[in-house]
Amino acid sequence: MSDEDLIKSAMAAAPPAVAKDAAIVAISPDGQMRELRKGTNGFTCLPDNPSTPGPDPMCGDRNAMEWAKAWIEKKEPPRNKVGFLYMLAGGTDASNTDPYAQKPEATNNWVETGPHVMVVGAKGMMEGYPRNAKPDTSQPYVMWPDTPYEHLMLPVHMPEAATR
Ligand SMILES: [Cu+2]
Repeated sequence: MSDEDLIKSAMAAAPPAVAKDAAIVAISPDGQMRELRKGTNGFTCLPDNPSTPGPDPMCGDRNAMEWAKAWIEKKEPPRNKVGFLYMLAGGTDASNTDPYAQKPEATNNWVETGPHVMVVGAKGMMEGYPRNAKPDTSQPYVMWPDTPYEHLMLPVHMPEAATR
């Protein structure tokens, strides 16, 4: 993908008014971050990861990006920092039990979630949400339960997502 395509992919994750002022950062397969565009509103958008099935670009605030960096680098996420991310571009396919799985396997509880937003680093908010390995992804649920990276997945209705 060209840088222009990467920026377009990344921006599709958030509402246009947020995406237009967000920083755009591409992550290479070895985990290196490359800034494609500076931002002014505190949000950072990452393009789709082509090595996983399904579209998964995301736009997050500063705390969410600290959390994502910890996840990518397999480090402890920051304490007492609640973060928010948009993933409005379409379905995220992922294992709900292995934060590093790249593809579906018989035992890794692969799930598909449509457009959604996420809250990360909010341990106290998880109570009362489903936290089973194979959740109903049309409803809010806890992704990666009982790992350091458990977070809240909140589906949103995006009738225009298919045409973006
Ligand atoms: Cu997500």
